[in-house]
Amino acid sequence: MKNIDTPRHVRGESLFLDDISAPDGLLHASIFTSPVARGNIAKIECSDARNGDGVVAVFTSEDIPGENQIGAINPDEPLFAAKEVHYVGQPIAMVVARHREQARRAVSLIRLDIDTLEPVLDPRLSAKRGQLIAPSRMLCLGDVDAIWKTCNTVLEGAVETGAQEHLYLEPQCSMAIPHERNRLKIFSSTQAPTSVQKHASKVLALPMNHIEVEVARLGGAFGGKEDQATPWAVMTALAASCLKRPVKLVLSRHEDIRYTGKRHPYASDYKIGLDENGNILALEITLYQNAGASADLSTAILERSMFHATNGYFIPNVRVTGLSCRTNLPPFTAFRGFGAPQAIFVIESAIDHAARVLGHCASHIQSLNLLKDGDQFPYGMRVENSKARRSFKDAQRRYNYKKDVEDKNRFNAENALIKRGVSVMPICFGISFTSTFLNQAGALVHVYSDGAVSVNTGAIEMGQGVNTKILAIAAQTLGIDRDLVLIENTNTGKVANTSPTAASSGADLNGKASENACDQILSRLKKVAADKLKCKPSEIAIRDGHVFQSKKRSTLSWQELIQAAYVSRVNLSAQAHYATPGIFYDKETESGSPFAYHVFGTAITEVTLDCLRGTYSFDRVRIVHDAGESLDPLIDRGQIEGGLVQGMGWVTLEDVRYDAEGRLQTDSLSTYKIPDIYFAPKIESVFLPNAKNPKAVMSSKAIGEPPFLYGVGSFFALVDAMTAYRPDKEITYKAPMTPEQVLAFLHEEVLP
Ligand code: LUZ
Ligand code: MOS
Repeated sequence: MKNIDTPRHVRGESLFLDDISAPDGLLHASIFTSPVARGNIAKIECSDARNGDGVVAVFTSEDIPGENQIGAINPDEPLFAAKEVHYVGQPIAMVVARHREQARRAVSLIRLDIDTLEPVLDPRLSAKRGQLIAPSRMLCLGDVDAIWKTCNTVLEGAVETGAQEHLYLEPQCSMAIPHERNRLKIFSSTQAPTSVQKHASKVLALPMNHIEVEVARLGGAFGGKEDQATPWAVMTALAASCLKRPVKLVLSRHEDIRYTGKRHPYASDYKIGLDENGNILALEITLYQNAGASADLSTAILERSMFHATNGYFIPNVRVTGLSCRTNLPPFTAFRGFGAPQAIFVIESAIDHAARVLGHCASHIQSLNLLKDGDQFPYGMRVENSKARRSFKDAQRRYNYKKDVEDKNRFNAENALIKRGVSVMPICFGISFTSTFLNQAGALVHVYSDGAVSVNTGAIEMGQGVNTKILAIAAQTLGIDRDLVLIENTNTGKVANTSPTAASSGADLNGKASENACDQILSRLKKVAADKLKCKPSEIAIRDGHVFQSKKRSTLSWQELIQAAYVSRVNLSAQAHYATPGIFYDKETESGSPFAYHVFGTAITEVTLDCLRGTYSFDRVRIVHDAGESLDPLIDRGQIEGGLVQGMGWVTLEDVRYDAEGRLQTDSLSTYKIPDIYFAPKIESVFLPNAKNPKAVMSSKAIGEPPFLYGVGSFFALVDAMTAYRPDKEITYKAPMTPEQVLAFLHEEVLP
């Protein structure tokens, strides 16, 4: 994977937030957080901390000039806990000192007098006690209740998926700098500069035009900075505003892992009904989402889960129920896939279960039920341009799946202690924020009089390559060399009211706004060129940095054209806005057309399992992915590979554990294992051919999240190998399937 930042990254020249040179008088913050998962605060004793070495100030909820509130969707999340605490790691106070270490030391001098209460950690228990974040929701299609009795086979089961730590390389950080007239500039490691601006404004009781948020780039985010960069940014803003000095906060790796939310764990129930051939007639799913202590983005995430409950299949009778359950854990948050992986794990578990009972291959049931154009999702939308069947068939044919299965079966017959497993994983992911209003973006493009171009958008570069794509779109639209175009830092003063760079839509939305802005400038320039060359604007084109008249290269270069336009007093700047057309959703009737389009693809995963040790290695994953007309094949393949491996980690290795008191036990890389280069399989990925997408910029398709879903296939490949060794046992669909879990499955009877 290679993008416009790569050479500077490799040389160590790229500036991340903590690399920005310290402004004069910079102070450092450190945060005091709750040691218990649930309790009532009797007293916060800060006097020792105030007297600490180098300490300038200590802040609590009492020092907030505006509202003590940073909830993204519901107003249920204080910046600093005042009377009650709801999770271990919840911020209570902030120390500001001359040096980072002084601030950290003073934090340890804060004493808390607290009455501890028993925490609730389990989502089913939370639901039973009525502790929902919002009323439960239900999607229905057809008539589930009437259809069960006509089914040949009806199966039920329970499924669990665990949390996942984002582990972005750059921890959460922020720096706020006060300016005259009470204004503030905030540098934040956020995917959502406008959210930071809005919440800082609310907490400080300042209008939004007093707060400017800037982001150069993030060292990874994966959703972990969509909402959860906000508290740290607002805290530095509070301190900078009160002290009139620049303040910086950088969480240590340990703090970051302990204080911030992760992917939502889900506990789910399914009931699936099939006819004798393997056609799925009915599906009923209940999702218990473990939301953690406050709403954060949980209700939006649950909505996306519900929309993905049928993955890429058409099922005529469906009922999906979703419950967002409040517990005493750090608020779980956005993570690549945004709830879809959790739901897709449930339907794939149900299909795997059905395949075992019916004696079919899971891929047989999958292929029978894949979406065709015009098929309806449980949320009312009908699929257009479905690539579900095409990518499935293409993958099976291209990679000779039949032979894989034969080879595997032969191998397993010949080997007693080593078993192989294979799975097929079709995916379907809806593109657009499910909250329709978020599907908008702005761009501001300047052409300077020397012909150089600056592009401003709301997109955040977090390593995914969005700036490389926007640069390509701008250069191609204007018909000039990429070297003439520069993507500016993202700044709320340049492009306002931005949506988070999220939902895989960064390039779709900001790319389209940039294209619109460039088109405006281009049409003005064509008039100037037509005047100069004495022809009609419609005869003019700009290509390779030159003006063409009726397809013939003229004498006029880009630079000369810009000079001429400037001298003729033509506006060389443009602001543009893009709003995805045609999408809507009605929560009352639970129906609509929430997505601009869907992304499809199929992965085939092969694993080898050592049945004495419980250890496994994924040999190979081969993918056919629907990337539309890729804006940048290297970036898109990088996203496919990265997403796949991250998804594999979620369902196999990554085990987030809390103890009975709600304390995180896996708070470092010695106890929390993520995939590394040795774990990664050999990956082959190809783009589905002839896959133009009329619904997105330059016929492309969003790439960020969908490939994560391929990783789910690794669970089912593993289960295939495990049951080859123990065909007598029933699988429990509980991820992650760590080597420890595998060993327990294979040898439960003889383990201590
Ligand atoms: N964020 C959001 C998202 O606010 N709404 C969404 O639908 C979404 N989807 C994926 C990732 N982030
Ligand atoms: Mo995201 S999970 O697109 O921030």
